[in-house]
Amino acid sequence: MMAEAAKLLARSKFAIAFTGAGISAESGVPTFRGKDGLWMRYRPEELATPEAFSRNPRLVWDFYKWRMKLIAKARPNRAHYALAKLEEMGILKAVITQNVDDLHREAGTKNLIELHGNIFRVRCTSCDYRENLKESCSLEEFLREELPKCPNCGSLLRPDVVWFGEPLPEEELSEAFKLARRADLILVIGTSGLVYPAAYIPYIVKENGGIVIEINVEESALTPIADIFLRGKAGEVMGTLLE
Ligand code: BV8
Ligand code: ZN
Repeated sequence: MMAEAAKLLARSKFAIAFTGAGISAESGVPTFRGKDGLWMRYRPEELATPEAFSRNPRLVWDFYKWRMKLIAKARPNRAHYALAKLEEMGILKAVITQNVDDLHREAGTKNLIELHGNIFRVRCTSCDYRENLKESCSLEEFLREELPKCPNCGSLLRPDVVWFGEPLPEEELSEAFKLARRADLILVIGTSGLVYPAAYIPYIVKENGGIVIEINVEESALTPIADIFLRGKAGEVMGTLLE
């Protein structure tokens, strides 16, 4: 299976990758729905929705600041680096991720589509102020603020991520669909395939006759459409695939 997958990847003309929280598990970033998953301890409705934020901004900020601290200490793993290498080799044309942890960018992926935003970016709930806390090197001081306020207009800042019930960023979503329509192969790595509209991506590749190769430690909602299912940890499988 592994040799077959490596051959298909080498022969592909327009391969892309679609990743979820599982690709960052080996970097120490908790997944959402796994046994130690985030949503096991918290209910998404309580934390990752605009209603939750307007009802209890401090609770939602506590959750995101806890994740920002945790993710800031995380480093990309072999799977992130393998995708960046495949892009350098001209095999992989883009990475479409549901993750907000910035690890693909840190591993060197250039053509990256973040469908659900980025946890290190904040934006104002009233004006168009935005800031990337990593670029402005102000993460430390930001994390000390109780309730972050906009330096422009004083309103509450929010994490620049897509919450449940919120639309995905228009540009990223249409770019992702365009890439999926062009792809003749998609690596689906570390996703339960439960969250829409992101989970449409592999179906679009399939519908256009593309090959679906899934890498996951267990079957997912997308496994039924996978041509090849490589059971294993993303870092290990991607490491071997690149050998
Ligand atoms: C939308 C960002 C409409 C924030 C996230 C009722 C009301 C409203 C909407 C809905 C509704 N019912 C359904 C919906 C649609 C909803 C949805 O799909 N819900 C699901 C749960 C049924 N979608 C939305 O709400 C989307 N918006 O529909 O808007 C609209 C349209 C126009 C105008 C107005 C409104 C927004 C969805 C985005 C939500 N934001 N995150 C944050 O991160 O805090 S979702 C969250 O789930 C993360 O982004 C995460 O990436 C994503 C998907 O999860 P996965 O990445 O797959 O992670 P998971 O833990 O589930 O799985 C991990 C996998 O890895 C597992 O398979 C595991 O086996 C594997 N694994 C573990 N370790 C490893 C591994 N694999 C390999 N190696 C390992 N080592
Ligand atoms: Zn503002």
